[in-house]
Amino acid sequence: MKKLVSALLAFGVAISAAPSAGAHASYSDSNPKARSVITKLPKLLWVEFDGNLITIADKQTNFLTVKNSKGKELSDGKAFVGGARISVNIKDRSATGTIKVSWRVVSEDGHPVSSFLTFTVRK
Ligand SMILES: [Cu+2]
Repeated sequence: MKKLVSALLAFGVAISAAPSAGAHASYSDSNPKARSVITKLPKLLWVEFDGNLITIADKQTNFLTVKNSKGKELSDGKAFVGGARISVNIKDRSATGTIKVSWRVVSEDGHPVSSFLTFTVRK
């Protein structure tokens, strides 16, 4: 019995010592999906996270850029946020090849998160 209690205590300590799961927003889904191969760019491209993004009135806190393999910007205007999703309109839907989608967003805990994904357009 003593052995069991100390084993449980050790287990409890291990749990409480584990780093708490932060509320950092991380990628959960997108349109188009990461690493996918599609035939035409969508009118609206979006990236979704596992938690809501923070928006501040009159201040742009979340950015989403879409570029072709030559670095040409394909998005049209500023990205907009709704809940856990950031979206941007695509102005040049004729682009092919590797497309890079980069973001810098602010997650619910106030921390900025930057990353990117790529997908391929093949006609
Ligand atoms: Cu965080």
